[in-house]
Amino acid sequence: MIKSVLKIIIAVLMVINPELPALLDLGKLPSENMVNMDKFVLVWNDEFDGDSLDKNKWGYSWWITERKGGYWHEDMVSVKDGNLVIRAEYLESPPENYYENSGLDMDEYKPGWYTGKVTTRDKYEQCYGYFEVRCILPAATGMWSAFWMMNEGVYNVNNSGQDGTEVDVFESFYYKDNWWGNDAISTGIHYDGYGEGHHGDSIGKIFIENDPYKEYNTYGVEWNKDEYIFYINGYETGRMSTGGVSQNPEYLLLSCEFAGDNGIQESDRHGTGEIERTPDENWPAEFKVDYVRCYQYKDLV
Ligand SMILES: [Ca+2]
Ligand SMILES: [Ca+2]
Repeated sequence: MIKSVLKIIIAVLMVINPELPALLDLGKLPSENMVNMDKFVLVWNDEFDGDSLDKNKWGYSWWITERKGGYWHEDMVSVKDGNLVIRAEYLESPPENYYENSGLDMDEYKPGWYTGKVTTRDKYEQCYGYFEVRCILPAATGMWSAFWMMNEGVYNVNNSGQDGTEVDVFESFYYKDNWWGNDAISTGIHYDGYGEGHHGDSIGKIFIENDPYKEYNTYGVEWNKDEYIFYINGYETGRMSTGGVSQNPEYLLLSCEFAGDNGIQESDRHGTGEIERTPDENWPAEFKVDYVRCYQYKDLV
């Protein structure tokens, strides 16, 4: 009920000024504008139909990688029932092949929050086009999932995003985070590294009609030389060209991350909510990805 009222308020504000709900940090609703798929042709995809990750298309993160408040490990990634599944959970004992691949001693293992990342880095990258994922988000606090794009130019500090920009097609920070519900995601960009030179922009929270933690939705970005146009289920949610649009090929990433630093989870960072460590119905949380599809403009193929 509260959620419905808020959505009506947001819809009214969007008529007055489309930027108003975002400026007030209320969140936005997708617009009525739909992506025009007629101008694109499919050039790369993974439907995750097999029983293991296609290593010709994807690489894991390094065998064990400290990542914010947790660790990435390849054991947390699987392919089953037509989905890529990235699991997230607290492990008291190491993942199955942790020692085999890490070269670490048994007593060096640190219990912690484990999850995973896959990337097309060194396997597939593309400049411009339309990029879409269909997925169900991991329903847990203290963490988030993401479909994003990167290249090495992202780290180059020159007051421009044209050399490379981290494009976050979606990030799911909002599970159980808001009094109005948990059906929002965030979309944004980052460039000029992650230190003092960092720049970023965001179109903020975007509400989805159904519960993205229970149902499939598609999240897409159209990228041309002038702007990024973001979509949910084919409906435009916002446009961005801050810093100049990346003019270089970028690779894709699918990942889950825990809020925190140095492998230590910190509750309520990035608005992810306090983590619920007690095993319950949410653990292990699963990020289920039905497909990733990359299209190119027909006149660029
Ligand atoms: Ca730059
Ligand atoms: Ca599939």
